[in-house]
Amino acid sequence: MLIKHPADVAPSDITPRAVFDARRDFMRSSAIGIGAALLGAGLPDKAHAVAARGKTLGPLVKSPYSTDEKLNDFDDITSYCNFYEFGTDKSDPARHAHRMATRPWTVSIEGLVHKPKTLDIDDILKVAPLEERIYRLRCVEAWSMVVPWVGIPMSALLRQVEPLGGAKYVEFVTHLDPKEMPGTRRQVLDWPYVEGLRLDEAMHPLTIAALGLYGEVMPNQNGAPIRLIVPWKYGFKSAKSIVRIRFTDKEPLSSWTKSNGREYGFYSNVNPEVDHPRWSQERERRIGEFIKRKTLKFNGYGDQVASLYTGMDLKKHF
Ligand SMILES: Nc1nc2c(c(=O)[nH]1)N[C@H]1C(S)=C(S)[C@@H](COP(=O)(O)O)O[C@H]1N2
Ligand SMILES: [Mo]
Repeated sequence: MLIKHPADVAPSDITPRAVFDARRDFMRSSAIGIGAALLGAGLPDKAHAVAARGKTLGPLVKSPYSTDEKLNDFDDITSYCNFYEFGTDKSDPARHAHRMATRPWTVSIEGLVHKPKTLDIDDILKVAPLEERIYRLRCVEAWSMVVPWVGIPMSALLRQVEPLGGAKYVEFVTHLDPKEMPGTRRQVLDWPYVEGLRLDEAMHPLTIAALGLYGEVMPNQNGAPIRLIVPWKYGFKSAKSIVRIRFTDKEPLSSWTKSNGREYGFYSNVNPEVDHPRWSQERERRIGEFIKRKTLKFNGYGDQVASLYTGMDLKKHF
């Protein structure tokens, strides 16, 4: 069996934006395709290219951390996704993620804590007032989006279990069900997708447990029902569809670092000075724009987070 290594996945498998748009516009305008899908005869997946609008969440508290930049629209955010469990193409999550059941759903929070707990997602929604957090998301593949997330501070969720003094890191383990997730039948990554943060990064006020976007429950392809958002780090740190959170005293080994530690470090702070070995990180393309813009260190959140890394060589700890 030919195993496709992540090192081979990008950038050749990254659909160029223009090709992606053309394909999506074709799907949208393809009345025959959609008609057939509605009748259940052929092409059914194409009807899911853009997420159906979900249940409204609210009321929402506005956050002082939100950017006032122009939002990407709902269609872009839900049709141009990375969620390799559903396939490596940007359109795969939108086509396949509707198969994932997001109720019932629990998140177990365990490890070096006083009170390990398994929380039901509907109780997590009530842990703290829901906030709207408009953040830039910068992918390591050099594109970015502005997304109006709905979430709660991750610290509010983590405090539920009273971490022990020895806890230094937090590991996030995500959902794995090969029946629902066709992409996991290939060892593109070592499933389940795992990510990790230092405890102070996880507790930082910018870090959220995201439960929705555009005021509605999270579309499946964006990581329903609960995902991590760490806005100053490359997108892959923001693990989707979390089922387990574990406090540890050792640096967690994330799936991307495990697959290729030379390209994907533990910290993965957005840093235009440290190129990915196969491409530059100096610029980024905001989805929907043509001219690339300069990438900002810490994705523009340096005032809030640079102090977390005082004294660290960020070229070594990339
Ligand atoms: N479980 C899981 N989480 C994941 C990924 C993934 O493949 N699986 N991809 C990551 C990457 S590379 C990015 S850029 C963001 C994309 O989030 P979005 O599709 O909501 O824009 O999700 C991250 N979280
Ligand atoms: Mo990414």
